[in-house]
Parts: sequence; structure tokens; C-alpha cells
Amino acid sequence: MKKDRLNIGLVGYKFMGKAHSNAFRKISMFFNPSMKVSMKAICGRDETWVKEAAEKFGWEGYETSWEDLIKREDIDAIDITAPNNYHKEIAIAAAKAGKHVFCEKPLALNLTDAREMLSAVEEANVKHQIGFNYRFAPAIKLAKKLIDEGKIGTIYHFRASYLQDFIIDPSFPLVWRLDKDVAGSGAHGDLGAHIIDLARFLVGDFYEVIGMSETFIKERPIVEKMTGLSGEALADAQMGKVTVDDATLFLARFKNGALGSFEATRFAAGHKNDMSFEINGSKGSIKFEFERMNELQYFSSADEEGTQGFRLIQVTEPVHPYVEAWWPPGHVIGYEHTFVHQLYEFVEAIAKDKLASPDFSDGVKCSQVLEAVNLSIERRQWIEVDSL
Ligand code: SOE
Repeated sequence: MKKDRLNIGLVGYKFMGKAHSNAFRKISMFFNPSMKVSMKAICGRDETWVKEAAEKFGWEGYETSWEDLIKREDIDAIDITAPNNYHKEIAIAAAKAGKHVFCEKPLALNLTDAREMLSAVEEANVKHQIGFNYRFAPAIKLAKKLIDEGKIGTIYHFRASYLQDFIIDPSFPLVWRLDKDVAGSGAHGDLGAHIIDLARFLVGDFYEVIGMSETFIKERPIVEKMTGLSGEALADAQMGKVTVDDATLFLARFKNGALGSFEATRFAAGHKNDMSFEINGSKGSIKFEFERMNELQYFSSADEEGTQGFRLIQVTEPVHPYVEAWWPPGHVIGYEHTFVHQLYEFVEAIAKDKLASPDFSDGVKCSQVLEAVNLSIERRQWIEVDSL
């Protein structure tokens, strides 16, 4: 019998757990999903905190063990927002239990694990999606449409940077994002993963890469308590080693001949969440800056000579994907809306039995690029992405 309700279990209740909880709450209020969504249980190890999160975010209940969450027969889909080192075990167990799986990016700590996760969801024949939320900004969807319609012609360049500064202070503690065993990599996998995915979405697959990276601050005070992205260390905390990159830069050649440059850093003072890119083609260009996410800049060489120039498009008209569900034109949307859109699509994929997108195979392709860049840094040479 076809179900009309999708019961969700969410693992993680910190920054991403909150973003996903908010999204599940908003889906039914703003969209008309083909299935109703029930926020069954949120899961985290600390009972006091997870109980508080369940009440605050609107979950029916909570679990303190992800194994117990997966065992529950009343849950159809598992959403993973726990730190990266948990992704593989939870996703594989969830797939084996027949649950649909949504997983935050990067898919896994490394390419081998990412491939195992893809095999598990494919073997179990469950729906799977990865959290590349920026694809779901209406302005990015417009960029994709303009490219697909040939409006900027043959693509020559993709130039992207993802700049943050939240760890620039050397006394910022050694949070899990700075530990390779937990995070897999630093700015590269956390920020670089997003611009790699957008490059794949908008330009196409990568052919070869060469990169460089640096860890500017090698030791930091050991963290006592995590607070969102940050954490607190004791005044007399011992120092621990930073085992990930603070910044990774790389050059790329795409299979279609376009050239790309990528910069991911947490050491760009003044840049808080500054993800931006420019794409240049034979007939025009496109520019996007996340901190002005409702806007897209478009230059068309077909425009009349003399008045040519980049036009600033407010992507808030209802003709653009998802916009109609929100507010009248000009009433801008924000970061959290990208999560509502991606999880709405996940629900639709399950309800309509269609492929979710981006899925774990996109996660694997992203991990392949991340790993090829790492290998190029180690060997100081260009690496063909498909050789991995
Ligand atoms: C922290 O650097 C972070 O929250 C990333 O983990 C997210 O993926 C990115 O969207 C914003 O920055």
C-alpha cells in the first residue's frame, strides 16, 4: 500500500541538525509535498541536549543511539547531520535496514568510504541524496538554466572561491572540523566540496587537477565544549595538533575543455561565508555571490553595443524555482531556505519514486576530485580525476 506519510529520523542536533529540523518544519507550511512529513525522532548522544533539541525543534521524540533510531520500524528515512566520521557507518546501516538516506556533505572521510556508501544505498534500492544545499538557491537554478539554454555559449572559465575567517584567531580551539580523523579534511572538504559540486552542476565533470594547501596554525588549545561552529577551551588548556588544511587552492581542467580555479580558505579576514563564482563563456558571463544570494549577474554579448554590461537580476520573481512558495517579489530569502528546498526535493523523490538529486554518486564524484587534489599536492603533479 502506498504511504501518504514519510516518517523522518534525524541524526545530529547542532548547526546542521537545526538547519534540517527547520527545513522539515517548513516543508508542509510553504510547499505542498506529495507526502506529509512527520518529524518522528532526533538523535544525539547527550540526553539532556538532545531532549532539549527535540522539544525546541519540534520532534515527536528523541533517541540517544543512532542504532536504536535505525531499528525503529516507524521510521522511513534517516537524515545524517552528525560529524563526517559517522556518515559511513550510519548511512550503510540505514540502507541495510531499508531506510531512505539523506547525508550531509562531504559524503565520507575519503573516496573509498564514499564508494562503499554508494554501493550500500544502490544495493538496498533506497533513495539517497547528499546535502549540497547551494544548488537549491533560486539564483543558482537560474544560472543553470541560462547555461543549459546556451545563453553564455561555450564555457571557458569557472572561477570560484569560498572564503571564511572563523578560525583565523590562533586561540580558536581545536574543534572537530580541525581533526582529520573526524572531518576528513579542513577547508578543502568543508568549503571546497561546495564549489566542486557547483562546478560539476554548472560546467561538467573534471578531467585533471593540481593543488596546493597549507595549515597556517599548527597547534590549538584542546576544546572543552562545542558551541555551534566554535567551541570553548579551558584557560589552561593543553595544545593539540591541527591535522587538516586551513586553505586549499587548486587549478582544474574540465572534460569539456573549460579551465577552473578554486580557492577554499578559513583564513580570509572579513569574509564570513563568502562563496562566489564567475563563469565566462563565448556569449556571456555569469557571476554569483552567496552573501547576496537573491541576485545573479549576467552579461550577454548579444545586448546592444553601447549599453552592454552586467545586469543585476533579482531572482525573486515567481517564475524561478521555489520562489512562489515564499514571499512576493523582492521579499528576499536566505541560507535556511536552501535546506527547505533540498529536503522538499528529497521528500518528492521518495513520494514519486524518482531519482533524488544530487545523490550519493554526486558525493562520490566530489570526493574523487577532493582526493585527486590531495594526491596532486602530495606528488606535486597534475592528477587525472578518473584515475582514482
Ligand atoms: C562551516 O564552514 C560551514 O558551515 C560548512 O560546513 C557549510 O557546509 C557551509 O555551507 C557553511 O560553512
